[in-house]
Amino acid sequence: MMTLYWSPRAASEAAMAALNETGAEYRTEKINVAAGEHKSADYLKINPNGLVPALELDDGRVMFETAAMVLYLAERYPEAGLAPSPDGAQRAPYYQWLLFLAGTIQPACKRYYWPHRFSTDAGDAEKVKAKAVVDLLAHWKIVDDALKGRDWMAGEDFSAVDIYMLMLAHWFIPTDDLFARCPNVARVAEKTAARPAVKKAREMHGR
Ligand SMILES: N[C@@H](CCC(=O)N[C@@H](CS)C(=O)NCC(=O)O)C(=O)O
Repeated sequence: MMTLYWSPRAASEAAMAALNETGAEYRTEKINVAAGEHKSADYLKINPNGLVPALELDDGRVMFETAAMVLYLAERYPEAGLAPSPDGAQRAPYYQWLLFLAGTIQPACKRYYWPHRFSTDAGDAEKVKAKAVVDLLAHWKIVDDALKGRDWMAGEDFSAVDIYMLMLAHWFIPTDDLFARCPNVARVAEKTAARPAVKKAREMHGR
């Protein structure tokens, strides 16, 4: 059975929602980030980056990077319909948006939450944070524009990328401000949040 190492409010939310959507059985191991458990010697053996989440697969191998977990689960459980068909029109936007979210928006969220990590001068933190907000608003506008007249991130069908989008939308503080500026993001996020499998993962993550 797979084991998801998770923490409330962490990126494990997307992996857990994807796991729930597949219907696969899995165990959970809660990591207390506030207590520094993610930097413990035991956890570093699981994820050498000292970050949450990590996913232990059935055969004991462990993977890190949430977007990779989501892609893996979508491909391993095709019947869950988390990934568009490889030869259909939605596959390219599915990859594009997942990588944009994980590779561009998520790192900007990190600059917002941990600004002191992005300069050698502690006095720069407020500026780093302010720039992160400017960048996040620009990135989300790109997502919002793309969602105009579109049902889901990849096109006409729900996919794992909607789960990822929902998670990151709630990392924007305050989320209501993002939703007011980006009504298409709000619309797709809300219907994604209403899915029972997603709802369950969000509740466990304190959402
Ligand atoms: N790119 C990684 C990022 C994981 C990550 O940054 N996790 C955060 C929680 S959302 C964490 O463990 N933070 C603790 C820290 O940075 O000390 C992923 O998506 O899995």
